[in-house]
Order: sequence, then C-alpha cells, then structure tokens
Amino acid sequence: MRQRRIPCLLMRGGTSKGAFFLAGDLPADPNQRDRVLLAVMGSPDLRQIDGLGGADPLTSKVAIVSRSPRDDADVDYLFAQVSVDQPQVDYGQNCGNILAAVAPFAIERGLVNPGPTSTEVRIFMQNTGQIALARIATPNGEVQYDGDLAIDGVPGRAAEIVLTFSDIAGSSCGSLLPTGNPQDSFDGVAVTCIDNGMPVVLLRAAEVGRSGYETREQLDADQELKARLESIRLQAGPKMNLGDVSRRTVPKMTLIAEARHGGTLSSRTFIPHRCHASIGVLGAVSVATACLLPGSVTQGLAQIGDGAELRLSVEHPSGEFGVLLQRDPTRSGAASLLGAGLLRTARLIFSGEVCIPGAVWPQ
Ligand code: NQM
Repeated sequence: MRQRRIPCLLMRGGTSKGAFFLAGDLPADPNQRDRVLLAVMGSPDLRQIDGLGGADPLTSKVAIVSRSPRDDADVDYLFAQVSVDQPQVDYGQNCGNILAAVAPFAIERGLVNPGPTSTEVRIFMQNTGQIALARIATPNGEVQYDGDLAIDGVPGRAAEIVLTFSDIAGSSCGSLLPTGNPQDSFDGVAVTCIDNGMPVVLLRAAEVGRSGYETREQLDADQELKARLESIRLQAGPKMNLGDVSRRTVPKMTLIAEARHGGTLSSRTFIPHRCHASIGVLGAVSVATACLLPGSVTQGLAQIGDGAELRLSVEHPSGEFGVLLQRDPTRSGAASLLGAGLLRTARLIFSGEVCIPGAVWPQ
C-alpha cells in the first residue's frame, strides 16, 4: 500500500517542537486522527525511530490549526500531546510553548493576512477554551524569524513573539484555586494547587527531602521522588476538578526552592512523569501567580515587588522564565489578577509532507 502524504510544517515554539497541521489536512474522525498522529511521531516507541518525534515529551507535540468561526478569534488551535512510549494522544492540556508558533504558522499557511510591519493574531485555545493574543514581526508582510531575543533553553537568538492572556484563571479546573484553599496537604506534604492557564501542584523541594536545584537527569533518575510526587498528584487531581488523572498529563508537579540567581524563585517541574528541561509557558504563569497569593507554599520563599505590573523570574534547570503579571494593586489575592504576558520565539524548521504508512489512513 502506498504511503500517505500529509502537508505539515515542523516548528519550534519556545522550548518545544512539534508538527503543525491545518485541521482540514487530518482525518475528521478523532480515533483515526489519533492513529495518524501516533504514526507521524513514531509512537509508541521510546526512540520514536519511525517518526518525527524526538524521544522526549517536549518534542512529541502537535498543533492542529484552522480559521476560527468565532468573532473574538482569528484561528482555533488544538494542541495534542503524543505520548512517546504509549499509544496515547492527549488533548486534556494546553501548551503555551507550541502556542508561540501558531501565529507564524497561521500566516505561513494563509489563514491570517499579515500586516506591513507586525501582526496580531487572536488564538482560541480549544483545549481549555480561552483566547491568547500573539504579536509577531511581519516586515513586508512576511514572518520574521531572525531577531535579537534569547530565551533560556534554546540556543541563539530569534525574533520576539509577545503572548498575552487575560482570562486563563481556572482554565481547566474552573477556578484559580480549585480546591478552594491556597494550601492543602497530601501525604503530609504542604502543596498549593493552582490553575492560571495550566493546572500545577507546587510543593517545597525541602518537604520531600530534595534541594530543588538538582539537574533534570538527577530528578528523572530519582524513582523514590517520582513515586511520592505521583501519589500526591493522584490525590490532588480529583480535588482540582480534573477527575482521575492517572492517565492524564495534568496536573504538573513543581518543586520550588529559593531563587539562586536573583530571580523570584527556583523551580523543577514534572510534566508529569519526566522532569521538564526548563518550564512550560502556562506552567510558569501558574507558578508565578502562586507567588502573589497569600497563604500559598511560595510564601517566605518567593521575592516579589509591588505595583500594578510585576515581572517575576521563575528559575528552572536551563535558566529563567520571565512572566509579566498585571494586577490591581488595590485588591489582594486572586481578585487582584488582571492578565499575564511573556516573550517567546519560534522558528519554521521544515515545510513539506509527512509520510505515514498507507495502512494507517488508507487513501
Ligand atoms: O505549560 C510542557 C512545554 C510544556 C507545556 C508540559 C507548556 C505550558 O514546555 O504552557 O508550554 O508542561 O507538558 O511545551
């Protein structure tokens, strides 16, 4: 049977990489689509030797994009996390890194008309149902990829992409503090369960006998820690309105410690079973947001300033992630939050057709 060819762009978005498709180029039937995406990435296989995936959850990602029927959005973006070693495709989480490449993709594929110098694209994030705004440079009506911005976790520099969010509190869990408390306890460990764009459980590394400054490799090899984190995660999930999370990729688990490089605090995030090489975009927004909340486990650890616009620096295994939080200084806690913003870069790496075995999706 002949292989099937599907138009595809391979793009880096922030510190992640994924295959980008127009929704119309993939099967309409969700089960058929999942089989196709598994074949595209070469999953399940630890090495993903028979596909585009890079044998890491951060490079086993897919964006499915289409023109939006909504008045408040230009494009719809559906994110799919393709498991590396399981025959699973998960739509139960969003991804802010892959989001960074959605506006460039939309222009490359003619879904959005570029402006003469820059273009703002309103993106409806289908996984969680909120809008993100992306502003990218489009001199002479073309996406500019080269530029001066360095982001930790990616070599070199590239053109900046400004992402802003205004309505992401409770994106998946219904409210910013889904358990109703700034602090809970599972297995005797104090945690903060929060969702400002990504469901995250924060805990102090010291509470589980770790420094919080370990490398990604050390943490990935630490089976005892992983088992403790998973036990906490499985209990926190239902309390965060996420139901049984044993087969879900949320909530993420973030160990926190005092900042060591002048930032707000230090982080190590499990997504949820492997340690992130840096930190997710919306994960970082949620962690930064916890720093503003009285009674959260960040209290006494995080250094934050005053004012209506705060830049919080979340340190991570490969550097730091800057999150801008707008707040109403006359209010406190969750009610004070107005919006979040951050800078990313993205790059088109490959444009062509991905070939999958004909038997997976017969012509
Ligand atoms: O939190 C990895 C990534 C992510 C998600 C993950 C992300 C986000 O770095 O918005 O970007 O948490 O699974 O791509």
